Amino acid sequence: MQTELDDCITVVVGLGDTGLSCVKYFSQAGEKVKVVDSRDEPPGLAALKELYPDVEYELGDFNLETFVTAKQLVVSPGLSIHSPEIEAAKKAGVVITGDIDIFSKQVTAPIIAVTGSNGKSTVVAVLAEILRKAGKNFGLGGNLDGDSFKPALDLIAEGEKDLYLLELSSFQLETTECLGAAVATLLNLSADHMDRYEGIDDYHRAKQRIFTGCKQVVINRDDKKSYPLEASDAAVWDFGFGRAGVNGLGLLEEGGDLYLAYQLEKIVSVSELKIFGQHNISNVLAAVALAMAMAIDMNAIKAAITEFTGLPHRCQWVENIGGVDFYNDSKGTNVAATVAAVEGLGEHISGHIVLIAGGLAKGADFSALVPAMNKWGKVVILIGEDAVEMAGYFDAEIQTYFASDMQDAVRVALQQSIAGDAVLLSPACSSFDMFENFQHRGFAFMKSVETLQ
Ligand code: UMA
Ligand code: ADP
Repeated sequence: MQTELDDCITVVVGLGDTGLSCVKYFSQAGEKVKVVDSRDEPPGLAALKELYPDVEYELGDFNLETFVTAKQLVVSPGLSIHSPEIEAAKKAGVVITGDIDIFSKQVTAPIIAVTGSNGKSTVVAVLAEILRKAGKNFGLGGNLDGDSFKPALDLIAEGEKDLYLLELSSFQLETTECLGAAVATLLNLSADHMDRYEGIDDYHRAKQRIFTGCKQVVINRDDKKSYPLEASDAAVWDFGFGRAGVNGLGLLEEGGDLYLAYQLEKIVSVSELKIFGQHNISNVLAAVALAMAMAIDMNAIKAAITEFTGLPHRCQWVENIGGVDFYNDSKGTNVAATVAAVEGLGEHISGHIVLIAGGLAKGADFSALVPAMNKWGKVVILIGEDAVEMAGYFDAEIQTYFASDMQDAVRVALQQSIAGDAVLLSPACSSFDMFENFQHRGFAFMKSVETLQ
């Protein structure tokens, strides 16, 4: 006789990239699923209709009944697990999970897992280059954007791998029970997504889940929040700006030159790196620590880190117009990221920074941006929904302008610059008030710069 539970099915919550990858995964496994999305036109709809015409879906306002009668909910990262329907389902005994949880339970090859408030994609991209140079057959996915990005579950269909490299957001970690990574790192922690969390401690706890069941950890000596809170017997590697310790990566000065080093062993000179800024030195050190934890050949490490030129939309050089350089750091979506970009670029140029910022503030406190701009900048041009709120933070040392759109912002920025200055788009905000995403915002900036010539 069929029980009530047999009628319950897996409900995939969200029909974006993650939701679609979940439908693919369950369909290939022959398991029946239903999809729900609160959007009327979710991005994965056309593909769902074409590839999985038999899969049922519900769009628009959530139907509580669908949630509480499910066997399990596979929740996409864009949705809070504290939404009323998901909370009600949890109370009713429904299993709440996510794509990374399913992935980690399914694969047997070692997982390298990277989280942190900033630098995740850069560290993962450097490490991916190292693994390529070392000839590894690896899967690359998770929160990463760009051409080589894949939601984690799509990697399973690629067949056997030597290892997996995953960039993970706090949202993905919230639904992950026990990742069991071969090596895991929480690169740094600063306030972000405060519209999704009760406070920074709540956000920190979500990030800490990366360490559950891991064999090795890589910690950042310069950020104690990167250390695992729970004691474990995982082997520890560390990185940071000072001299390296017992199992650590750091910086070593010799003959007036600065070197990346493992303990007292020089790896390459800082001047050989093609990416600039203290934050990027930290990112490279983290990538090297992760590679060493996985016993990757040092020649592959050296070749990759000296060839890496950076990712698009991260302090990406765009153009020089009349001696003014334009940089696209559209991925600077929180305050610490923009501070790092301002400081990194400030040290790199002879003039001052003209900053284009603004968008959706996500409940952020912009105070930390003020000393950085007072030191390295002269003008801030603000765009987007929270422009006025942001303007309130800056004092008289910094001239503040409002711009109606990106084209206007770029035009004012050039007017306010002289040769040697740099115009930096690093919004410290998310983009969804004016753009589809941060890539769209970055392209809008680059296109606007093009029209100035
Ligand atoms: N949404 C609804 N209703 C729903 C489902 C989603 O309104 O029913 C909204 C969400 O509020 C969100 C948007 O739709 O604004 C996208 O959510 P999603 O869960 O469908 O997103 P995916 O397309 O699956 O993409 C997600 C990650 N996005 C987020 O976490 C917001 C992608 O990271 C990631 O590449 C992808 O899974 C595959 O792993 C992007 C990102 O912006 C790069 N991440 C954030 C960041 O880096 O700061 C966390
Ligand atoms: P994430 O994937 O965590 O968003 P990215 O590597 O894409 O990180 O970098 C996003 C932005 O964060 C960059 O454009 C830069 O402004 C800033 N950033 C990068 N690395 C760091 C770091 N280690 N510390 C602080 N800010 C950083």
